[in-house]
Amino acid sequence: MKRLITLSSLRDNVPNEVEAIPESVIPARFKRESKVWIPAFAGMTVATLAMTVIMVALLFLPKPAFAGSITGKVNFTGTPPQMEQISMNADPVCAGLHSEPVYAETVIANSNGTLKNVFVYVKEGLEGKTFPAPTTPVTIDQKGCHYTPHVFGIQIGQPFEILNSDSTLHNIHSMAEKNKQFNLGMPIQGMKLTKKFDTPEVMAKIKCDVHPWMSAYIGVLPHPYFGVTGDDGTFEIKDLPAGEYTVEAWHEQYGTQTQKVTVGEGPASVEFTFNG
Ligand SMILES: [Cu+2]
Repeated sequence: MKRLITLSSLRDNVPNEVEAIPESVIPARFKRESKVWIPAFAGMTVATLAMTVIMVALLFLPKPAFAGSITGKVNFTGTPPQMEQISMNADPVCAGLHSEPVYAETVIANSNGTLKNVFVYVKEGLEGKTFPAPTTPVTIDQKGCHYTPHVFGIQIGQPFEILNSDSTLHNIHSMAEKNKQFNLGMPIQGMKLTKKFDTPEVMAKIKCDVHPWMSAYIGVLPHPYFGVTGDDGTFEIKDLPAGEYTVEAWHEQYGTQTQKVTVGEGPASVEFTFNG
């Protein structure tokens, strides 16, 4: 008698669980096929792992190009000389701009025992490196018959903007010895001129031919690593590549001092002391 095979009878004969095949009996050719897949998964894992390791490492690595800054201060010991009071009576416009006495800025000792207007810069250690000139100008203002700032730095090729904020004639005269000198009359309030320097010079003196009490000093450098002490006597030279440097501090009356400074993977600090 013929047995009728139906779909349901076939389904009923399928075992519920398939017994696992021992690995030892799997023919070699299937094992090889399986190995094709394993490296693919393994590759993804390795790539993901490597990427994670690199990302974590980047978080902890110091920035190699900009290793650190030099911070410091310039101390002052002794008694500061009394600064000469400036008489502006020769130009009534200038005199009329001040209700308080005005003093020369040659030596300004701060109340915390430090010295203002010291130009601090990297003198040696950057040879062979080039630094593009910033397009942002450095501005000197003739205001109140007075130069602001009195001491400052500029990079070679950086625009040097000269402004006259006074309603009187100023004649800005560069007394530079290494750079080309200029001598410019600026008779109109709001007048603006722009010059550039092309050679390193520490420092180039500026004076006014109309008002003999007006003077300023400019540190012209081929790099951006300089600072000037302010009212607290501190300075900062930012983002300096790791290396060994000679740092010089220049003061209008007290001359220069140098120190060796090493910038490693963190900030370095240095102090100078000028004696009055
Ligand atoms: Cu002047």
